[in-house]
Amino acid sequence: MGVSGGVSSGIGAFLHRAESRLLDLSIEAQQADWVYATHITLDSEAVAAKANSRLIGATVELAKESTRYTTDRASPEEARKTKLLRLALSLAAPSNVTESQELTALVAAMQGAYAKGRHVPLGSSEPVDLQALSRILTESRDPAALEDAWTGWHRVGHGMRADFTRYVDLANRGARELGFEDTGVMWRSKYDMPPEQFAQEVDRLWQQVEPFYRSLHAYVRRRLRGTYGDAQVPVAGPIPAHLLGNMWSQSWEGIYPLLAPPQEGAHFDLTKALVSRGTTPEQLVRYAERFFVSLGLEPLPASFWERSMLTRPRDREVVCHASAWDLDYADDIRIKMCIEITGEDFQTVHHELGHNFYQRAYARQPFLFRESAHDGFHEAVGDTIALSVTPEYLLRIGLSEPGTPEADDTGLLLHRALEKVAFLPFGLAVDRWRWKVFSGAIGPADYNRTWWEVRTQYQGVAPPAPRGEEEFDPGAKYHVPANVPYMRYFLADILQFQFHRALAKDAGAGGPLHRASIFESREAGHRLLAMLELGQSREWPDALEVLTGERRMDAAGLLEYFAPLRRWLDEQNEGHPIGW
Ligand code: X8Z
Ligand code: ZN
Repeated sequence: MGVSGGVSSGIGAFLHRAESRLLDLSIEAQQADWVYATHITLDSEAVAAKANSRLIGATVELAKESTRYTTDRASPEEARKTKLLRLALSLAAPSNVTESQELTALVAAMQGAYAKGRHVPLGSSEPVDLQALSRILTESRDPAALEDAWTGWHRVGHGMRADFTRYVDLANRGARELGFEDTGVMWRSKYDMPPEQFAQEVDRLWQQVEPFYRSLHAYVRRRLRGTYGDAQVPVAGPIPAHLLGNMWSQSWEGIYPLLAPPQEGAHFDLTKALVSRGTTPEQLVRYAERFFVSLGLEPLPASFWERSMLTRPRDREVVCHASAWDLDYADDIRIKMCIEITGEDFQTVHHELGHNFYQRAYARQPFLFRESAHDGFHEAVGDTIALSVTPEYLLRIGLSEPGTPEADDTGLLLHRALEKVAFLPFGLAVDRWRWKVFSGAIGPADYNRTWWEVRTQYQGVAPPAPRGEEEFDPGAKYHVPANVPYMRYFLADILQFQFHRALAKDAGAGGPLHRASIFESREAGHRLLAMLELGQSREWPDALEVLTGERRMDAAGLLEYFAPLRRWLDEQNEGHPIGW
């Protein structure tokens, strides 16, 4: 007997009923969310909040009901589904309908507030959105303008503090009804191992890459001192967050021109190449689609092109943060993005299509298995493909011409490290902070101070000026108001190199990993698809093994990819301070 008072039969019928009910409610919630995210109004917000509350309510109810059945005589598939039912949510809600609706309304409202954030930049008279402020952070070299854009955007968090506090309370009550101590424990329980062990796995992976991050940090700090001077950038302290070319200092490739290896001459600029060809947003997505098709995957359905939102509409508020959708859990896949013609968005469209091709590959699984092996897998697929965007590949698809000056290997690797290695501690910090918020170790009176403590501890960055508790800077990062767990991106950042290394081998790509491209490799495509099609029908180490032959997440692929750069950075840093 698995559970007291259980009935020994009927788990199969129960699961059948549960899956069909959840499929219906999920489609309704997806449709309502899509309408909300692409047409933000008071009414679409209310409709989305209600649909989500219904879905969450049913999931909690079914997860509780499942404990009445014993799984002793259940098939392995039924046992896994029963386990997954309790783990399906990233937002649980109290069973009280009023409270559940209050919670989903809070999340919708915070997401809406984020989407509507605007700021009038220094020397301008028009309010602009996050994308325009992000452009200032990438392009301006004027510390006052940078600080203004940074501070102006962070004001968006201001009004969210009370809502966030209440959301934490209600979400935790929901998690407790499902038997978790708090929402953070619930999030950490989704990895086919005890939640404490998952936290240790994360630490282990961080330890593998931390020395490399510190070395990159030291080099960047020293080069920024050269640009901005000793008064702006400390010799041995944290780097001011507004100088790194990104609103959250989460990836630093935006300021590559400031950091390029001193010996490097002209380097290839993908943004320029795309703009000079008059690339349209649709064409940008076509490039990414073409890559997946070259691996043997089916082209996107016509409905993708008809129904996706590729650019920011001028007549209404939308959620611009990029996302990939699966509206009917079959083939109605779409993306929602406010595409700009840049090298960064070239990466992002690959990222998003990775989600869509994954969704489509597991669509034939039973409903409860229509998810990625773990959430880091979902985030890693498109990025893995984008690692194959090498100079040779760009030549192949006509985005550069023979004789175009390209960065040398050091330059290429430095650019990639500014995208991927700079990201690692940010990917870690967001949920290191949120885990403590959900556990109560951090209370509302300390939200902002601790946010910066954690960010400084891991990233070695500091706000441009002291930030008080009247601010709520976590609210200025999309995934916090939108309740999206973030550790997935840290895992994906490591997994994508593990995937790339394995697929490059399948593709027979010799030479250094950073020059390997799996473009047009049916062998690599076959292997990738075999993993994607599993969905979450198996524990994630099984899926990892199908793709890589390994059963543990490992940063060895990342370290191998960057080996030449690590040596170069060590030379550059000789005699200079490391750490903060
Ligand atoms: O949120 C995203 C994707 C959608 S899943 C655009 N990313 C994280 C972020 O923007 O903070 C991708 C990288 C990290
Ligand atoms: Zn993603």
